[in-house]
Amino acid sequence: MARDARPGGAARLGAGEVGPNGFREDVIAGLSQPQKALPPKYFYDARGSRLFEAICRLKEYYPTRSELALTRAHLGEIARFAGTRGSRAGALIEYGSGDGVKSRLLIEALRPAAYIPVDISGDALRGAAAKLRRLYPWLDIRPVHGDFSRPLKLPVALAKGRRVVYFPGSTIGNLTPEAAHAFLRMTRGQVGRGGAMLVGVDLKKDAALLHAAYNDARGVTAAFNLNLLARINRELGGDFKPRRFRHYAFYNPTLGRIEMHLVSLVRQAVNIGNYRFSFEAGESIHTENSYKYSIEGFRALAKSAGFKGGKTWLDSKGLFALHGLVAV
Ligand code: AVJ
Repeated sequence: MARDARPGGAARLGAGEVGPNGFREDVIAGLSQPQKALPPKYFYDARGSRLFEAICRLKEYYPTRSELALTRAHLGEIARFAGTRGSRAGALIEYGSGDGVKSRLLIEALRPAAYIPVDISGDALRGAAAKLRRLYPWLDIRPVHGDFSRPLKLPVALAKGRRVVYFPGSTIGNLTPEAAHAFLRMTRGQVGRGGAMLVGVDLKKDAALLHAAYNDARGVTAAFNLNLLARINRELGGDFKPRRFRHYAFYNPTLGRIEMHLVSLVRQAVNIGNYRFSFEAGESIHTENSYKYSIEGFRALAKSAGFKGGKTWLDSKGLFALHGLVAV
């Protein structure tokens, strides 16, 4: 349901592009469930995006560094895989364009005719697009402000040639395996037969390492998680007292995922507009899942969604994977 980038200001909510009330409706619905939950896509307002960038620089948070290292180390091979036998790719579509360093590496190696960054954070998207336009005047850049968890309308006049979807950062880990399957199917339709996908996926690993990555010593991840409550206060007029909640993240080995929660420290009630939500002491709001996949596990998922596994690249420590897939 996303549309082309909207002018500044109008994008204030940055909500899931489901109309101006998407954020409010999702929050009310999420907090009305027996297990209260909020969609992680709402982490990324301006402050949340800055906090996420700070997370990416933490020594405990290995995914960003590992993915950048593996991309640098295997760039030539990655570009050969995603390109069209020596000639250029037509369009490079990137979901959740993030900090842009890896995007630049890929753009330079692939030299696509068009680059379509898709991001839920309007500010981050506009900033990144402006920078890339200065760096690559030859590149047709068409930002799409939107939520890639829904079918997207891509710019109509897309360049001819092979389509490549780049989905880095293990953002796919936010989706349940069922939703990831549906997402991969949708992407398969977007690139068409013979199109390619490069998807960064965090690997299953020692639980202590995972735990540290989501419970950093400086509390940046806690601030990122708690900012969701502050955002609800700012944008929806809620009266959350964030200090009455605690960041709680753990690895669930049975489901293969990190779960993030905000745990109420006391029995309390919170108002959002005309709605009132009660919390028991110890009751949680489930704010994020971050699924981890073995190499074989992810390949099987991609295969079931219409891709044949091409190649998998790893960083030298074997912490993170980049999967190259081809649509069949
Ligand atoms: C952006 C979804 C990949 O799951 O690791 C980082 C978000 N949450 N620390 C992740 C996140 C807490 C991140 N993703």
